[in-house]
Amino acid sequence: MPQDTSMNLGPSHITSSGLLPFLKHARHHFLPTIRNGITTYSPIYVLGNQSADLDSIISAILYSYVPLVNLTDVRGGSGLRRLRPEFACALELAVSSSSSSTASTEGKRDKDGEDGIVQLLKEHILTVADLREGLLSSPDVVNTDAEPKKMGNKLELDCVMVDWNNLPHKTSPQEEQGKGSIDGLSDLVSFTVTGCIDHRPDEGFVPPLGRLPEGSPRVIISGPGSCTSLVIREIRERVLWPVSSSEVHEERQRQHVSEGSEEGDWEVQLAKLALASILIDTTNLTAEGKVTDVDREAASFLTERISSSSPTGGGGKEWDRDSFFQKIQYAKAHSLDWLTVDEMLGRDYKDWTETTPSGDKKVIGIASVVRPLNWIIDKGEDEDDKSTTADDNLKSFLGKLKKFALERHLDVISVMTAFNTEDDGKEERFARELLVWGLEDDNSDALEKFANTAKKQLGLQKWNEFPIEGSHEYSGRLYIWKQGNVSQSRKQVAPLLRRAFTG
Ligand SMILES: [Mn+2]
Repeated sequence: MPQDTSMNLGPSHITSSGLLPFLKHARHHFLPTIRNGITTYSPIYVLGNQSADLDSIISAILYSYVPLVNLTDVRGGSGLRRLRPEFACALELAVSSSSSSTASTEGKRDKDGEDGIVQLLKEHILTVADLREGLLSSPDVVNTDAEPKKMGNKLELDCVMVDWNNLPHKTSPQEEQGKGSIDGLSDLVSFTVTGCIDHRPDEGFVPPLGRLPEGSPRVIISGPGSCTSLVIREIRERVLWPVSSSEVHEERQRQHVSEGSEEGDWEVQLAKLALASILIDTTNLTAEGKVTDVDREAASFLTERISSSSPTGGGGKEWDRDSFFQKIQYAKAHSLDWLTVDEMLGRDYKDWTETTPSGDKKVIGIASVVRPLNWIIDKGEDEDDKSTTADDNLKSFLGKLKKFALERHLDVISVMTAFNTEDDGKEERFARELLVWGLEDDNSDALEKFANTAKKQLGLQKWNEFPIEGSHEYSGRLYIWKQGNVSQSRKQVAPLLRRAFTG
């Protein structure tokens, strides 16, 4: 399927088979075939950015070929469902609620309850972790005996970038435009970028159009709220959208062809899936400064396709776009509920290595979490599976935090929380908390300095009953504050904390 390079945008593959059959095929033909050292088949991977958000995943699926979900340590199936519940929700709604509903998925649902969607993800979605696993278990493809770091031993694969335009892990020493790799594959694979659609500023990494394979897109336009909108525009401009599918669908319905097949009404499925990321990224087309005409046009085109494919006269209810948006929004808003404390800390985490005036190296890590500390602490209690006092819960949370920090060889771990809160029935307001922990005593002086200088700028206040001047009770020095000045995010706090060590 993906060998057809004459058409470097792949939706024709989806539209000739339907969304789920296409994805299943791609999921099973994701490895290159090499016979006697000659590559006979090499898939083009479509790769979104490392956040693996809805926009990235759905842009990759719409583009076709072999969509690769950029998650390094999550395999398809239950892991993907737990870590990207909003995508699971969007896919499930897109494939199960079309008028000719996919009987096979519904059937699985009846039998295995919740596992229907897990099965759907497992059979249809490929993550970077899956690709790595597949490559490592195919000795023909990857010579695992070779020194992984050495150049020239890596497998060369083509990819199209969507929702980003600059690959990390460049082929050093001399950086070559359009060549690089990604976390989780950098020891095995070198990617050559053969096309790009993105709504971020152009970083000049993707080669100019003239040096890309003929027919490849190089559409890098900052502005649109969602990359999916640009993919849809590109598909339409190339006349690749399945214009006739609704008529085909009606014909099929008359003949009861699609009943019980996995095919469903794939135009509706595709349109719904695309709408999921466009609506989420533009807050249902209302986000000022985010939503552009490209988004509005894509959304109205897709909505129109959905309503004309499922005419209301047929007894079915008219499709409710707002409720579709709200369901996915809800799944996204509750995505943290599925995570362990460790995963929550790792989800939005950054670290820095600083050199002190005496020449020591200090590693400082800051995790940002969009829930209050008490929520994370209580959440941890479920994992511990024993009911304990608030004090013990804090201790248990700190144990997990320490483990997180030690695994990353940190000298200082910090947690910044940001969330909406309602105090005593008053109006909802935005709040922040700041935890800073120097794990060894020798960081205490620098942290005291930080506490003194940051106090005013960050508006630091007492957190619950915790001593405002910090505690020695948990090894090293631990501070937990309410952060009164909520305008100060990690962008401001990180330099302050780093400077306390560099002097
Ligand atoms: Mn995006």
